[in-house]
Amino acid sequence: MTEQSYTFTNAIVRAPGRNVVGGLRSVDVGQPDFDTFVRHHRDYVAALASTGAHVTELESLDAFPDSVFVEDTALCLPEGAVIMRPGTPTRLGEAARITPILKQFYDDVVTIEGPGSIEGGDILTSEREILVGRSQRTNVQGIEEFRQLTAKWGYEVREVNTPPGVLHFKTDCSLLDENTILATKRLAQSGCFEGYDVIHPVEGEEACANAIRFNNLVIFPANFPMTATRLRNAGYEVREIGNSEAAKLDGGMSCLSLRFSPVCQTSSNGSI
Ligand code: CIR
Repeated sequence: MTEQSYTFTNAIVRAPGRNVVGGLRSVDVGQPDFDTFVRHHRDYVAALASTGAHVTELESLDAFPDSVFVEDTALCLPEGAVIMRPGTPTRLGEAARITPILKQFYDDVVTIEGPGSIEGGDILTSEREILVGRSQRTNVQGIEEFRQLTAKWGYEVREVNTPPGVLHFKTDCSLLDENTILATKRLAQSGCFEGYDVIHPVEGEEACANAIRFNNLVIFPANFPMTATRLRNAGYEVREIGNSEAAKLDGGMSCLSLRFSPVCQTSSNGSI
């Protein structure tokens, strides 16, 4: 198991294509603005890279409007990568596209074959375990196959619930450090974080719960100032990144990258 589940040497992102404005959304709150999306994405990549990590930027995929949300296609652990099986038909093909990329970093890449489904947005890896939330996209069969695939690396997989109406488990929570989780009250009240310290978003700012701890930074959506202050007061270095356009597609800070430190890299220069 990883020594620190928020220390990473690498990240992979996928550029937003023009088609991103046609991405899936649970509620239509208006069309994302492409240029603003691109600007936010650049700021996000710069934040990742500023921590010293190598960031691999993949080209946009014209056939897949949601492919900028690359997190959902795989889970990268130090020992190997697991290719996901997205739970919505328009995203299924994205998983196959990430496989050859991850094989450039890992000797061991395994694949969820189905019939179950599971998406990276439902998986929170902490120091001691991997929590997987059942959701509209991740079902019991998908979790079971994931459990079997990761057992060889010694991981403890715990199945938890995503609140109804919430897209992904991590829509409502983020790992801040080895023992601390940022989580909405509606999620934490299920008791799934017993044994962890939990920080809640300030009331009214629940939509900021999807952040990422990436090396020294907490990469955090802009426009949630009270919670940003709460995190800074707790000692975290918070980097705020615009997320207004991705949020219209139910996307947040975690969705936009795969973050990892492969133990046995077959190639590490990330030039793809
Ligand atoms: C979707 O519905 O699949 C995308 N519009 C948003 C995916 C967000 N991904 C994530 O939370 N990991």
